[in-house]
Amino acid sequence: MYAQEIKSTGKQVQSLEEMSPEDRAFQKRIDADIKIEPKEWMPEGYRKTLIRQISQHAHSEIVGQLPEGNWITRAPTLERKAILIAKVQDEAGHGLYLYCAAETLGVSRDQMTEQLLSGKAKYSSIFNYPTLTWADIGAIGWLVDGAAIMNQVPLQRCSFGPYSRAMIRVCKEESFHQRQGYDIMMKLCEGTPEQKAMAQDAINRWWWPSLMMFGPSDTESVHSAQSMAWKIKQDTNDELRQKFVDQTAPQAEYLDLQVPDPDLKWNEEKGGYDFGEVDWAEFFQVISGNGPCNKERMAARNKAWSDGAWFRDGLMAHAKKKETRKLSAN
Ligand code: BYC
Repeated sequence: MYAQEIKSTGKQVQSLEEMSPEDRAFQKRIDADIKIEPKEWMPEGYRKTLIRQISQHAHSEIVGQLPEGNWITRAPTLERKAILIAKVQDEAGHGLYLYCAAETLGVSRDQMTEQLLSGKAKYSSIFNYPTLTWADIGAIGWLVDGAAIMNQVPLQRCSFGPYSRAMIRVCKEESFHQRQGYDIMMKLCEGTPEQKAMAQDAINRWWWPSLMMFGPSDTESVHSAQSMAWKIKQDTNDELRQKFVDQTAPQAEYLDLQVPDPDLKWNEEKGGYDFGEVDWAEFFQVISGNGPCNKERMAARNKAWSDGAWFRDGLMAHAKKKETRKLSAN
């Protein structure tokens, strides 16, 4: 298959004929569904794209612990508290697998952290919204983890081996996260009118930011065409957003909750839902650092980094001492 023949987002990618011999040989391996492993030759753009996406993905998992962590001490029952602790811990684990996958491309964890803390690297827009009530924990599991699964299932087939393998494990855990979120929503919706109203308020606030997780519309997406040619991404941002709406709208109906979109309507002809336009101005504001909680999230990560300095120094000193002992023993 030729690179330029894949589902296109309108942006141009080089044809096989236009490529250098190395790039052409590489593209042919991609087209033959051969996984690329870290020590193999790869175009610099492929390496950079992966470092950008995987590190941003890792940062999202790490920053994503903050809104939910906010509710660990206030979970309504012991069981809910234990589940939430396990979920937040899973997110930390996902961040770590992903940092390791990115490290195989020649970037260190310290460099990636520096890029996050300096504001150079992004993390998912969704984590710049506040968690105001317990129902937000349900909405995050149901909608945010639901959107994450929709995006990450195709990433299991990503052409880069370490990212694809990390995604297989991550997806298994995300399924549990989504189920626990929906379970919280079901309980609230079967509860008192106040609990039902709390669930409705949560979907009102989280619906649109969840749709933004898939990234800008295909016409605005900068990286999609090349990332799809390299089989890093398998679907466009709009395709995944549509699948998410199609999967989630009936789940909202089952809960008897209103999706806050007057234009949401089943379209028999296309076999999917029509839905309203995302507020792209809000999305671009959030990803450029001006969302409701961007400053708070970055302050928390900066504090964690400086609070952990003594521990990192201790580990380095210990490693150095061990190395010196080993050398003097030889
Ligand atoms: N937020 O050309 P585009 C989780 C940026 S965490 C912020 O379409 P691409 C969880 C994009 O980076 C799961 N920025 O880009 C954790 C680019 O800017 P740069 C998080 C966004 O890469 C805890 C520009 O906009 N999942 O599940 O082809 C608790 C143009 O976009 C966003 C991942 O990270 C956004 N939403 O496609 C609960 C998935 N969207 O980099 C749950 C991995 C776009 O040029 N990432 N941008 O400065 C991806 O699949 C892709 O990177 C995206 C964007 C679909 C997000």
